[in-house]
Amino acid sequence: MNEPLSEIESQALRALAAVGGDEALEAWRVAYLGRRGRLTLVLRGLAGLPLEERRNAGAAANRLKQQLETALEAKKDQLAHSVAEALAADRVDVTLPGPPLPAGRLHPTTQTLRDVLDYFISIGFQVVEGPEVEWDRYNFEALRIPRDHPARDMWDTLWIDYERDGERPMLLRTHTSPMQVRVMEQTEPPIRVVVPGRCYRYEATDPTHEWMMVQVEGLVVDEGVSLGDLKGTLTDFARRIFGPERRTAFRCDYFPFVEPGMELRIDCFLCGGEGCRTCSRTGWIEILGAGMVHPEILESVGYDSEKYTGFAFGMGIERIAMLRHGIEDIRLLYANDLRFLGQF
Ligand code: FA5
Repeated sequence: MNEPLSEIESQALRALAAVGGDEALEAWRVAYLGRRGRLTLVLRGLAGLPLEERRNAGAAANRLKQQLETALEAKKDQLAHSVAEALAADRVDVTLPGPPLPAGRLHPTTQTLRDVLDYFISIGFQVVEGPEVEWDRYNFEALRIPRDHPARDMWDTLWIDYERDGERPMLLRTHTSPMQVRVMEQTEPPIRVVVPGRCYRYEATDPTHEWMMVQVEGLVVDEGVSLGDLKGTLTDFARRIFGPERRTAFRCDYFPFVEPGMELRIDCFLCGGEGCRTCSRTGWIEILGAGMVHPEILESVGYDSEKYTGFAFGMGIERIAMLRHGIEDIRLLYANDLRFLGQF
């Protein structure tokens, strides 16, 4: 007789135990029970045996065949079961709510800018915008700050690397005041506008100075506009933004494009006026420059300065955000630290 049945049995059962998938199971079936399988060949070989021997060996081979077929069925069940288990473990509940997305929010400078603009819109101002890359003519010349005038030192300037006639006529605007002239060139009085926008200065930074800041320029031109209108408007503005308990003070200041010129200061939120690092030991924080539009500028855009007068102001939005929220150092606003920004 061919292979001993006991060997087939032990090998078949060992091989079946190692089977891990449907394909391997089918290969096992073909190897042992298929038409040319090992056990099938043994059964076929029985025909040549003498009757007595054939009966005994045949019975034994058929028992093994049945045993292997039963084991095959059991293995099939086991495999089907483990696939179902794996699927169940992997199940995704599509009805579950997703993980919460972190909510973004407006930058504190943007929040303050919107509140400032809302105030001026509420009292009848229009909002206009202008270029951040500006001509020397609008940033300085048209504002009575000619080349070589010492007043240029008030604005440390970032010049654009472009030359014309041996000079550099373009810059990153140092303030929003160039829009005063641009607006007046294109409009007739009455004018009531506010101009928000970024400004840039070649400046060493400290707790109240950044090299980039957002200003809001204001310009009012009409018949009979007075210094009283300027002070009334800006005092009301300060009360609305900071609350009535904050102290404000106007102080004389010089800007070549206004006459008279002044600055508006708010008492320091940190020291309450005692003097500290944030307010440079003065007890006050300057938030804006202002004044009556210089008559020469009104004339230069073709207005009759006997008939029309106006006031202008330019405020730093970061300084206002600092005062409102008690921020000690302006540089925190643009350090992009979410632990800081997430508080507002
Ligand atoms: C000006 O820029 C004038 N154009 C303001 C003006 C407009 C005067 C109209 C008269 C009429 P000044 O350089 O002082 O002025 O800046 C105005 C405000 O911008 C300051 O009060 C301050 O709030 C803010 N500011 C100025 N420089 C910086 C800076 N480096 N960082 C942050 N804020 C600044």
